[in-house]
Amino acid sequence: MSTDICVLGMGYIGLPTAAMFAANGFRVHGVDVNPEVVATVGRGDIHIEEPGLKTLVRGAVTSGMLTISDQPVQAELFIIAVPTPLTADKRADMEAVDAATRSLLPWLKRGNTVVLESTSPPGTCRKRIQPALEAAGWVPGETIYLAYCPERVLPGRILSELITNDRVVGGVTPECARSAARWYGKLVEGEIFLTDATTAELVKLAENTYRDVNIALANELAAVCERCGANFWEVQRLANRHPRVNIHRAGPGVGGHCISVDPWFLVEMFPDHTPLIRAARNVNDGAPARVVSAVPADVETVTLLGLAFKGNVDDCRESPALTIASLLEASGRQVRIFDPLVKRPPVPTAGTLEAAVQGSDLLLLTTPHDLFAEIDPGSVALLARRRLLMDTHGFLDAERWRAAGFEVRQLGTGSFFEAGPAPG
Ligand code: SAJ
Repeated sequence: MSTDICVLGMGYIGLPTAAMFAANGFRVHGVDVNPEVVATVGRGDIHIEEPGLKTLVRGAVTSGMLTISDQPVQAELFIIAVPTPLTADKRADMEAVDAATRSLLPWLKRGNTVVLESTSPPGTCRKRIQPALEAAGWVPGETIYLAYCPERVLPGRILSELITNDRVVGGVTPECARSAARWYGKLVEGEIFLTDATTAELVKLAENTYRDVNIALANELAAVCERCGANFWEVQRLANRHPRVNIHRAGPGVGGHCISVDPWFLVEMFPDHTPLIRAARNVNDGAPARVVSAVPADVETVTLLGLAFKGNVDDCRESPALTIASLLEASGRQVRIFDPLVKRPPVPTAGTLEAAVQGSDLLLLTTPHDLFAEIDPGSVALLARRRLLMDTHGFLDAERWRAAGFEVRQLGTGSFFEAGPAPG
């Protein structure tokens, strides 16, 4: 049986995309270099948490519409969805994209379409993948089609957003864009916009950089509010009543594998033209240390509520909570972490809230999981050594905690630092 689509990289984007195409009647083959991923998906299971994904993958594998191995197969459409992480010196590591491109070359045939979905520096399709195809004898736009199509799905809502989000498809030639768009049109209900490949690559980076710069602005405004005794959350709420203002949320930093990473791709390539983007990255990367500097000196044991990088997900990649935990430990504090959503924590965590809170001097809310809003402050008050709560997301109901005898310090307000506001 011939395969319609070959997806290289079975991660957060590749696996849902492959399973979704398979569920919509396409024969899909997934490729991954990790034998554990191949084994897990091969038996209809999943290695990442995402609502609805397990059922979808199980159905696709059982019906034979989704297969997986460590090698590509012949197909009509090749989608590259492999990681593009940051190197230690903040450069885009394109190793996996290069390896995936090399691996599909022997399987290409005339009329195939190759789509890159991995977040990549501008010019990747034209200057990196196109030359590799040409060296193998293909002419993009004539004998083969090459396009960039960024994913924009939000973790936790991946399956529905794969269908409903608008998509941008950028071809290295207009015919390349049209060819890729025809494929996505079979799955996507949102609008599909055609452009050139480099513009599409930049669209993705622009979206996440926009978020990062605006979060940095929010974090800076929060620091200003703390010093002048204003309430950032009230400032945000009221300023956002302006029809053209959208102040983001302040917090303990920016985590996840996208927003904290992608802006560096622009800084790396255009260091002389991106002072604002670099400054925003530094503000957000400095946010965990700012939180730790607000912890009173006499606090010995800290309970972190949350390890995931954002609320209601299990993903800890680049989580500010991890940085906060290690900074607290480096300052000699004992740290306990409670996050019942994180099933495979990268650091030791407490199994129960009680174990995490017993004898603690400080409850530090680091992730706004909905289930933390359900905690009964009264029962926590009986376990803690000191009734002190620091909320880095302005998330918990401060009045409820105060009623149970807690001193509540909220990021973005004059209460966050022990010394209080210092108008100057
Ligand atoms: N954060 C703030 N303040 C805010 C919003 C977020 O501090 O106002 C923090 C969060 O706490 C978290 C981090 O930023 O630590 C990122 O969270 P997020 O929910 O904004 O974004 P991600 O990383 O889960 O998903 C983003 C999305 N991009 C945009 O919103 C522009 C998603 O649409 C992308 O598909 C995804 O990145 C990606 O793969 O690039």
